[in-house]
Amino acid sequence: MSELISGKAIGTSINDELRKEVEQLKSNGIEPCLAVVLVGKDPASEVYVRNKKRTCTEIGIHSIGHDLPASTTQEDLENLIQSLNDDSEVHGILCQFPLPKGLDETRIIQAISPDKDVDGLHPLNAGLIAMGQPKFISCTPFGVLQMLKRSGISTSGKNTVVLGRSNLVGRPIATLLSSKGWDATVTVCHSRTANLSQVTSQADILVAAIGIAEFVKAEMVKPGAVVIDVGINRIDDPSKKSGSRMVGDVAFKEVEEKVSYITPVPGGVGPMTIAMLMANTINAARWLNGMPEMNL
Ligand code: BQF
Repeated sequence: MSELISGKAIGTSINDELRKEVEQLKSNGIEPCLAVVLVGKDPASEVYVRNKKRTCTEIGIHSIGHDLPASTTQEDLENLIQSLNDDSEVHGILCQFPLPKGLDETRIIQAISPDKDVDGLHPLNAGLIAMGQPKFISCTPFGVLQMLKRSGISTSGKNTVVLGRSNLVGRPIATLLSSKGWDATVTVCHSRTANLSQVTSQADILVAAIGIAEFVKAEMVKPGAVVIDVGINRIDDPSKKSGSRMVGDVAFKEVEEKVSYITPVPGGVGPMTIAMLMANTINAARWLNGMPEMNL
């Protein structure tokens, strides 16, 4: 039998702490402000953006939405980003991905000021993580670290396998967990890894971020392991009125029986991602005002 790590509960308690931080900043004349840029009408992106704005409201962060049509040009979008970079009232800039076809995400990431890059995607912020001097940590990796820390799971010396190597999730998680303070021994696996099951079944801590629904089966997991499921996938489910349901990268039912700790989907890493976006926005406001980062 395993213990569930509730990202929903941990995220809620982080948000409660952040609400107090925001109150304190406001009493010093600083109102944290997040610009949220959405281009086009992707339904999943609309849900995520709504989620983020609602959480801002809940903890007292001012959010400013910029909803642009799918026909927006690269130049229009870069001009908007530039105006947000130059706006001293705006502390954080979030551009929701994926962008519609024809827009270049890499150039948009590079257009965002590294000082307002609350998604932690700018090459400067990625480079700082690689150097062991992180500033903005992308929200999902930051959320995974906080989940482990707040569940009392030690990573030091642990054999950790990260399944997935994306710039947004797998790569930074692997870099951070192997860094000073976390001290895990990390293996990065991906779709071309030979004997994948053999590698994953050595892991004391397994982080699944491959982006394939229910990819990790019981036979791929070591008995008693800690399993962190970063996946957000939709699969058909005729019994649901929407016709589908959200699942992670882990076959939860069979894996749950075998491990010590596991994160559910929904209610696992997802809510942590949103909480850490809020934390990054507050830190952005603090840094831009010459203050040190919060302790989380
Ligand atoms: C939950 C995201 C893939 C591609 C782009 C709570 C979120 C999701 C799940 C959420 C995600 C995934 C976000 C739950 C933001 C996480 O209860 O389990 C919150 O809003 N996310 C995104 O902005 O872009 C994505 C996944």
